[in-house]
Amino acid sequence: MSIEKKEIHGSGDKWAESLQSVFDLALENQGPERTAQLLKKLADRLRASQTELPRGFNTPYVNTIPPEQQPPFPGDWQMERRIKSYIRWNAMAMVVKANSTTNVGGHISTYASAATLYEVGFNHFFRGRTENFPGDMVYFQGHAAPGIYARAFLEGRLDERHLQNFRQELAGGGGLSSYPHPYLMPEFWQFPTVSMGLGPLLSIYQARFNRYLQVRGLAKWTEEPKIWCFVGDGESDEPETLGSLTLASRENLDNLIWVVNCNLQRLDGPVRGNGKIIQELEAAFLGAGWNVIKVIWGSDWDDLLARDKSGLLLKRMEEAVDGDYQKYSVEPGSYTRRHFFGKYPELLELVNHLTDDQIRKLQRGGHDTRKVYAAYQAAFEHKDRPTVILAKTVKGYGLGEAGEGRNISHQQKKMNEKELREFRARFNIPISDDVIAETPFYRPPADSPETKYLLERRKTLGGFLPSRKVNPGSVGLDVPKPDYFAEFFKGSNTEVSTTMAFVRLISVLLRHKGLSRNIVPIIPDEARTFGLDALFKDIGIYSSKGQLYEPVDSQSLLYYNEKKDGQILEEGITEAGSMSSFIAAGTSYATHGVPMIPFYIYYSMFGPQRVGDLFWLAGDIRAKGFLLGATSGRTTLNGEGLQHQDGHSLLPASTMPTLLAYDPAFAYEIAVIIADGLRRMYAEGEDIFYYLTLYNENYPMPPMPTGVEDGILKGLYRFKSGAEISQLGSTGVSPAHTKLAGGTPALPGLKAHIFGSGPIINSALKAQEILADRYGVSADVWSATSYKLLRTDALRCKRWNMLHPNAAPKKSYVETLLAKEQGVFVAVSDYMRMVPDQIAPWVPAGLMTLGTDGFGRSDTRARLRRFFEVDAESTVIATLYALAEKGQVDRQLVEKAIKDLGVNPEKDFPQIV
Ligand SMILES: Cc1ncc(C[n+]2csc(CCOP(=O)(O)OP(=O)(O)O)c2C)c(N)n1
Ligand SMILES: [Mg+2]
Repeated sequence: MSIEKKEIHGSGDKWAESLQSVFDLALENQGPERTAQLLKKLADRLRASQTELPRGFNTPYVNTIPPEQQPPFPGDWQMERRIKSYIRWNAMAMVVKANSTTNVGGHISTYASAATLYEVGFNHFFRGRTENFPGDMVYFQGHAAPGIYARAFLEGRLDERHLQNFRQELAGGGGLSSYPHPYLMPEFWQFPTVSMGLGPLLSIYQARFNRYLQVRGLAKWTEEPKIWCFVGDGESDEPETLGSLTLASRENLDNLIWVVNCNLQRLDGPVRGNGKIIQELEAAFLGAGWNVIKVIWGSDWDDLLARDKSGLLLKRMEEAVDGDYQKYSVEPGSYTRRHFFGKYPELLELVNHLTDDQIRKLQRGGHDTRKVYAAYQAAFEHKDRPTVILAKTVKGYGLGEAGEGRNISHQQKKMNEKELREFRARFNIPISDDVIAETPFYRPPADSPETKYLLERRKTLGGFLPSRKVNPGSVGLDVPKPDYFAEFFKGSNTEVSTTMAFVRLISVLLRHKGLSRNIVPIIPDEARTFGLDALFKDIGIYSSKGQLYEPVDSQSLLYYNEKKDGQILEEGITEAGSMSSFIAAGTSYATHGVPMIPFYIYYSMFGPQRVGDLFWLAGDIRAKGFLLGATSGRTTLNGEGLQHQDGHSLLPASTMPTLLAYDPAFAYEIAVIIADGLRRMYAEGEDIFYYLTLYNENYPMPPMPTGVEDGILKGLYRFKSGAEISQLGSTGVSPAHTKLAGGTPALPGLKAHIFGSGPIINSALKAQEILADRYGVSADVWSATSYKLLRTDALRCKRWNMLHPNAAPKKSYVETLLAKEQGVFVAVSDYMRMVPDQIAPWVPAGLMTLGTDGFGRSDTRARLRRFFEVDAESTVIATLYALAEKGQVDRQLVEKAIKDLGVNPEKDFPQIV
């Protein structure tokens, strides 16, 4: 490498000159690396004397790859430019057309700025899926979707009707989704990205998951795929974008390449008007240990930089802020001459030979095919560290007055005829004057050189992309039959929690021949809380470096066992990262053709409340697997208080269209649900996923009553009838003869039904006894495992009935189940009342609900349950009140029970507003 001699700027002083000559000598005789070492030593000496030195996390504001190191461009760049121009046109036309007759929106300017970044990838780097290669995994910027569709149109994968129906998915014949949504276009899109920040985060965990699969011998490839993630510079403000950078460098993820499209703008205006986003990001990435490649200036600048011996051009480049650069992209060349170069007379001379128009056309690096190619090639070959390419572009490039570099660029969806003509001229699109106002799509003929070139490139690279394929072999696992879980159906007299039951169940599953290798336990630093540390020794914690130290607990049975082919993904304290691993594992059946079964267990409070958008994305991307919200329940997790006690995660879970949300009470329910989940997802291939609450209260687990499996799965079944109680009754006295405390005679035939979920079913069971013993009420206790599923089924029937008014009405499961039941219905839950309220419209004569609305408190379970009114006594009162409301008992009785059971009727209602 030759290093050019440049004077230290502003020299003339003796010291500077002598230092410079020593430096030049060292460079000549010792070479750059040794010189750098010497300089570092000297700098360390200065630092040791407490001198503040500039920190070394920025390089000059020029391209990282100097022109002399640029590889020759292997393609036909003029051909590629023509192809890119047609794609630009169609991407724009798609949005303009859609918005000429509708107001469905769409974005032109994101793709306009990123076209070269994508096209160099499509023509030279992105490898498609082949038999022994899963394909490179490309995360496209969501707002660039029109460009990706436009390319698929040129490739012949989409036709005009698709483009015509961009953002009109419900139109006749179907249309294209606004953004990358695998749920909506399951054969096209692989990775949803449009919720800013999630794509970048997922890409890091995907890259690491690929390594995990490989080291565990499950990946089927001869060459490792690359993960390419395209990121907006505005998107980099999302904490999810930069939050996990160090994981990527720590794990040496050289299979990961990010391209940040630094068009200097986001939606409202500049990303860093007063600074430089590229320099800011460079420092962040370098500090995080990434390889950083800046692509700032196009080839036209090479000559100017080479001729600038004064260093003033670089100085000016570094002085100007992004707000200035945005202005230069909007104004004519004369403005840039005056304001940028004109600041120093020497710089004006440097561009004397250029016309204003030539100055205006001085390109940014991200629009220069050769510069982008050089950066991609270097990133592709870089070893040991992930690479980020910071590419400078212009937002809305090519849109001219319609939106190039304007603050309104992001929202621009329309172009008038004049603007269309200018666009056509700039990009040389063969569309005639008489039709241009209709913005017709343009596809070169099948035998044109452009189409041939484009198809040949994709063929050489292994096929089209994006493309999502689910091979038939990647579902249809040999899942265990329900009787594999027989031990859970027997019940146990020892007191255990549902969390402990789950831990037992996963260890049983880990011994199943057909499945054990496919299981991926994921934990965000809570294994000990849940008792999962029992797995450390058996299956190990995945660590790409193995264990380089002797763990402090190496003598103990459950020592912290990190190993290269460990099975557990111990993520540390990152619910967002853990969800990303869940998603990578849960979509492995599609991305790799290898079905993996994630079990992600975490503090239920830090589920959808914390990372709900990733839950939503898991549905969109068709992830499968089990989410286990442990330490669940606002009163069951005692002591921990307001921030930890979850009484609502089931509500957001109920909003997720493909998520089955369960609130099981007993070990056998968990076994039935998980066995069926395995069957539905991994044998039948359904694209659904599961959420189960797990609690930490210990109680004896009853044996499974016969014939309840269907009810467990559908959401409700009778667990213990009142008749059983009246026969056995804790007093042994038939309720008909019971005298109420205080001598009030019981009314004959009083009937109630209490729905309980999770450990709160024990409140229902105790209330059942009190009601029988003291108030002559026979109550059946039901286990409500899923209000969400009951509600969805009921809504489906109701809607069908409405649309088929003359047909025999359908009856939902919950209606059928309860149709013949007499008496009143009460639900008691460790969740907010709104959870059971979901089924209230379908419960005969209405539903009285008890739940944990309001902030949690630190206290004992007993006091919390009284506070939230979900204990047995409160359940009794609610049942009697429901009976009183129906006129079946006297209101006096309710008042008396409140007193007898020691409940303070004036206590606060914990929900504030
Ligand atoms: C989480 C989230 N917040 C807000 C948005 C709305 N939004 C979409 S694009 C955009 C601006 C994007 O700017 P940038 O990331 O710089 O991308 P560019 O289009 O400039 O390439 C915004 C605010 C979103 N999609 N996701
Ligand atoms: Mg931007």
